Amino acid sequence: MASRFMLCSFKTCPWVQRAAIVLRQKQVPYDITYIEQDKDKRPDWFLAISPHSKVPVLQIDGKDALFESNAIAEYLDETVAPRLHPEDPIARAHNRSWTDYVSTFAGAVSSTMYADSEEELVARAAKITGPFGKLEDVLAKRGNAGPYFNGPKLSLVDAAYAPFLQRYTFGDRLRPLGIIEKYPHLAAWRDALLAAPAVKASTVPNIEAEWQENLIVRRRWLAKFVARGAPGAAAAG
Ligand SMILES: N[C@@H](CCC(=O)N[C@@H](CS)C(=O)NCC(=O)O)C(=O)O
Repeated sequence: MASRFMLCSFKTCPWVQRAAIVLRQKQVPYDITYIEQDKDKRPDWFLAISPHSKVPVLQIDGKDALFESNAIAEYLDETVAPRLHPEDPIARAHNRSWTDYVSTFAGAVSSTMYADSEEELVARAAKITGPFGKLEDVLAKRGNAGPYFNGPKLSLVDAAYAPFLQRYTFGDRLRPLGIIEKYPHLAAWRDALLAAPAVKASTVPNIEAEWQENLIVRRRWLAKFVARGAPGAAAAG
């Protein structure tokens, strides 16, 4: 019998989105429970299943609970067809090396978006070029025509990077950063990922507005560019 999956999330969490992309790509039905981000408001049932009090947690059949998005993605790939990892062990290890690198990539993007001043944003954005350059190199040398990391089939590497390329794009739309344009393979990969059905279905429908709202709530510098009331502008909630 198919397992019953429940993902526990905050509305805009990119790490939950990574697990949701894997579930969507495998066409696995799942429930999603949103909890409040405020540390004092996280429910006891969640604290009992999330050792470091972070999302995502994937609950399976109301019993077992897994945490850490990479462990969740790997578990889903081992247990639910179709396999998103490559069959070849070297290619698979290579994919895992790049999924490990996503935390460095994510840190560079997120710290830029959450800068508290223009100077901080400019200084942090300058550091995005390191991880962007590394991804550009591997994409340029990967020996396939894409559109995804391994070619035509979406993989766990794609699921890992898509949420952060999407956050970069949201920030870039608020205050153009002019960075990704210098990395054509990365830009093309970003475009393919943001158009992928599994990525589009992996978040709340108004993710960009929710993400903008998060900037406002956290009083980040980029929030000043959010045009309230404009199409696609931040919605409360
Ligand atoms: N390494 C973790 C990162 C998860 C993570 O940082 N989640 C954030 C939300 S996007 C969180 O739960 N933060 C709560 C906190 O730090 O208290 C994973 O891949 O699952």
